[in-house]
Amino acid sequence: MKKQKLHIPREYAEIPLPAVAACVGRVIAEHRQRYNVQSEQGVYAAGVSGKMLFLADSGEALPAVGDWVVLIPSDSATAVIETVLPRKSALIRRLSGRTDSGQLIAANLNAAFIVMAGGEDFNINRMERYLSIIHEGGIKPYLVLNKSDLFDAETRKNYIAAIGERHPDLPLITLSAKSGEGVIDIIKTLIPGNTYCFLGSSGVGKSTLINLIAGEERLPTRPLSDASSKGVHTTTFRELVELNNGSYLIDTPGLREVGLTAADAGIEQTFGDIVAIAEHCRFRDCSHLNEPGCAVRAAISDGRLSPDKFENYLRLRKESEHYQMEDYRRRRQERQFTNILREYKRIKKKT
Ligand SMILES: Nc1nc2c(ncn2[C@@H]2O[C@H](COP(=O)(O)OP(=O)(O)OP(=O)(O)O)[C@@H](O)[C@H]2O)c(=O)[nH]1
Ligand SMILES: [Mg+2]
Repeated sequence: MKKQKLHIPREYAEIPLPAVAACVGRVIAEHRQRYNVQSEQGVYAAGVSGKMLFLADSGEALPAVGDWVVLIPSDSATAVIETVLPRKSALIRRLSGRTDSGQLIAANLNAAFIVMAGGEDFNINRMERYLSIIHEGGIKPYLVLNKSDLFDAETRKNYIAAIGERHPDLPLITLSAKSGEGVIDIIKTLIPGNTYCFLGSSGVGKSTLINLIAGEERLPTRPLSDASSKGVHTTTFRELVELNNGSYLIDTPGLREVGLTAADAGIEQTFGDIVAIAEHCRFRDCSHLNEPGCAVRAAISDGRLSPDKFENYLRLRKESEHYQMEDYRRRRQERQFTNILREYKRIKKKT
């Protein structure tokens, strides 16, 4: 196994280990609950311990790419993950097709790049979904408008204006991963030791961009489908790439849906302007629908607030509340079953 220098953060390097052979490592790839973990001894193919699997009450309790973990090697190539070390940040979305379950996309990120292409992929409402989960996770967002070689100067101006109108403070980088134009602007933001995640629909060019930044073909890429002009879901698992400058880039498969879990704080941060305007409503619990003295409706009618932005804000808040209700219901049901099982065991012991 090839030994590699690993920059383990001091707070993780100094934790007491459960066994002599145990070590600390970082998850660098995840493939359906199988993980590649980089340790100072080299890369192990690892699964999680039975105890961790049993105790996990949601997918968020299991490791994800970017996590620092304690692992016990079984031999020179395989290991078992015993513990996930406390996360500094986490990017979580609602699991596709579920109303009460979250999926951890990646952990310990410093920043996330939302990659958007022009044309059909250009969608500010979806961008606000990404922003909400990124802010909720305590991560800094950037917007990357890719494929600039495919649009003219006028179209570029319109895209930039549309984003700036809704989110004037969001750092925006326009570039072409094909021609290389503007790529220096993203490279300049990368700090050694920091971890960055690339998010966006299939086919927007996430892997192409990471390859370009890395200076070599580290990840597979594929042309869009001829029939639909959409991405063909080339990247199928999450993977962390280390750059020569010491920063880490995480590639992710294109997401079909960006559902929210409980993301109230992230939504409030994303829509900070609406929250600030609402403070001037006459009633503290104003629903902004028909109450007199509503500052939000006034802002919409005099053009200070985009009605589309307000509608998206309401939609995302509803989704976050719905998730919390479903999650509460599921946990209560689980508790009831646990109590029934405990009572059954108690009675059985007596008889
Ligand atoms: N014209 C143009 N094509 C690009 C650009 N960036 C990427 N592409 C092309 O878009 C296609 C899809 O790129 P990928 O990098 O595989 O896209 P992805 O976002 O990683 O897609 P998934 O892995 O499916 O999520 C490839 O054919 C790339 O060559 C760009 O800036 N301009
Ligand atoms: Mg890809």
